[in-house]
Amino acid sequence: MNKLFYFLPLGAMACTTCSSSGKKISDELKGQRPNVLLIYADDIGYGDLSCNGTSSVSTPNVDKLASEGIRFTNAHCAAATSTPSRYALLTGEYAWRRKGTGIAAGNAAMIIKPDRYTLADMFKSAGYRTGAIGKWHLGLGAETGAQDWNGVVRPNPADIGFDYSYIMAATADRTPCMFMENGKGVGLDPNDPVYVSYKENFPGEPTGKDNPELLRLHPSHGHDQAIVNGISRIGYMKGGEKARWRDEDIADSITLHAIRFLERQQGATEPFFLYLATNDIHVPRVPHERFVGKSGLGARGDALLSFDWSVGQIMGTLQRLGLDENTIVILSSDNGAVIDDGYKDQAVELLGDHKATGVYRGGKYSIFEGGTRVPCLLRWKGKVTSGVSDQLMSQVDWFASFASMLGISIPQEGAPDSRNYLDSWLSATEKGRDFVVQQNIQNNLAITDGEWKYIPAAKGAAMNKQTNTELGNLPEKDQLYNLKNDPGEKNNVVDEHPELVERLRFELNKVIESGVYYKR
Ligand code: NG6
Ligand code: CA
Repeated sequence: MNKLFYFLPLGAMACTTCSSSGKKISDELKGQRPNVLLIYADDIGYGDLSCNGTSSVSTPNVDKLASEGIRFTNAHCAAATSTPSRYALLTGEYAWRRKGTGIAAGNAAMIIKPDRYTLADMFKSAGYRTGAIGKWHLGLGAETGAQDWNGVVRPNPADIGFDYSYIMAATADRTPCMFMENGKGVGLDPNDPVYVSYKENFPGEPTGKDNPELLRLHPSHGHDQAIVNGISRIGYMKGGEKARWRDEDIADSITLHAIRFLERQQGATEPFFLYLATNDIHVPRVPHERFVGKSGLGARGDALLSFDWSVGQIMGTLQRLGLDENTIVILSSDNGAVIDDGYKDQAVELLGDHKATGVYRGGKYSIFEGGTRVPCLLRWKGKVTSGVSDQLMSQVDWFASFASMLGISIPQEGAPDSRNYLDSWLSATEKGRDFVVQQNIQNNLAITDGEWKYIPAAKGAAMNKQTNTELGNLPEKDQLYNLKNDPGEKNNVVDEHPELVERLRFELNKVIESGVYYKR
């Protein structure tokens, strides 16, 4: 095969299509500054939403959003876990290029340093009001383990471009179990300071390991340290009793703060960018009492109903405030589905024949499609024609795509892996990416180009035995799947297509060599 051919990604050879008027939608929309609302779900798999085909759970508010916008069937988060996906989304850089971007502890220092040019900075430089509400999981403070959780922890989202933040420092299953508003613990009583440790327990504090009799939700693996609200977590915590969240109220609290953020938009002259990251449906899954038992699928399904409720509240608020037409709404997830992620919440027992990853193999943590092919919807009422896009898309591109919409030129060091696919985000008939790079929990990589997916041989366990997830690692042999004929990645056809494998390997290496590859 001609080497020169290698330099042309497959998609580069096909001309991208134009709208019927012959004009690209991005041209038609030049100079517009719509609000951007990004609803970023946690652990919701491709098959978890009824708009993506499941009949075992009903998500009517999400379905409405899907029917009014574009539903992407081949969109990927950058990685198969939270921290690296969020890192890539906000920096436009693949997380595998950076050490220390794996799943963050609750007391991790802020992973995105203040001098980085972030997605929020980009919106701010275009005159937007910016907010981050919900799950953070990107670290806070200057030094791991050295935060004073009773003061204003800095750096915090304000230092990377967010005018307002109301966040959970990490995840619901990690201490500290309190909300942080603009860097400060919410509801803290100065007479009852809060302390956090990931090294050792505080004397006299019960733990899930030693005091299972105090638990109302038991861990299935890990999660046996501090007990908060009768649920044991990862990490230790002492004090701050009044500030501790009640798990049942987390979705309400996040949704309410998002609604308030939107209400403050009334009368504002500048548009907003809101990164609304839900806690649903991450573990521990303890949705509000009004959802309990309603899905028939146990806590995981009930958390999906809670998520859908939040979406409905937010959409209703946009409408009430007259923001419906001038707001781009995106809904997606930070990684694929997992059923048992560490608590005995009956998710496995009550799953029935629900396929949380759809037809895709693997799930959260995995290099298979179930790890990163996630739900993805985009609605821009009155501007974007509804439809279904089967194009290959990546969340890492939101950065450059929105920068292009706003006419912002990204500084040279900024968003190195992000590409402008604005037309493909706004039109289901436009061609998407030439390829996407996928990352699993071991920082092993795969590349999908068109219908072909190549997973180089790489070290790592075949299974996450705790969650019962196939990770897709095969140390001795490359893998090649034809996703068109074999979306479930069942038939490794690597031996049948040596030239194709060589080209995909070359293509992946080219991406890797354009920067650093930090291998775990
Ligand atoms: C894992 C946790 C899991 C979850 C995950 C992060 C254990 C045994 N498992 O280490 O429960 O918290 O980290 O999930 O501790 S994520 O969606 O935020 O990436
Ligand atoms: Ca997640």
